[in-house]
Amino acid sequence: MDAGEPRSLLTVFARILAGELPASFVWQDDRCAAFLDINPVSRGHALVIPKRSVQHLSELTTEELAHLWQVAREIGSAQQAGLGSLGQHFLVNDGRAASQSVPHVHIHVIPRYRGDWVKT
Ligand code: DGP
Repeated sequence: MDAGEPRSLLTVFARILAGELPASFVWQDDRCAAFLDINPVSRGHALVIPKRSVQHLSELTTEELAHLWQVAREIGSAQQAGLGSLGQHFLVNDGRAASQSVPHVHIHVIPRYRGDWVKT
């Protein structure tokens, strides 16, 4: 997020990071954060976002991209251990043409449970 950015231009995710909007955080470090999706597809559905406010994966550095995916993988493992999910969808809508509704990079980590997606 740019320090001088007008508040009205901040995305909801930037406002969550700034503490202006509430969220249930499941991860925080110096480069990224994760919190529960307000409209979950399944129990524990989380969004992993970089702290730097950019819209597209292509705007992240290689290091930022690797870190974001590492955290997403950690969260998927934690969901399996803590929630009993059996697998997860990792999903990125990258760009408006791909149904991205919040213009701040985010990886959906959607836990899948027995019988909720495919026969398991
Ligand atoms: P996408 O379509 O990939 O841009 O998904 C954006 C997701 O962000 C969608 O699943 C709902 C979620 N979302 C939107 N606004 C908020 C919010 O204010 N808080 C939280 N926790 N999630 C939000």
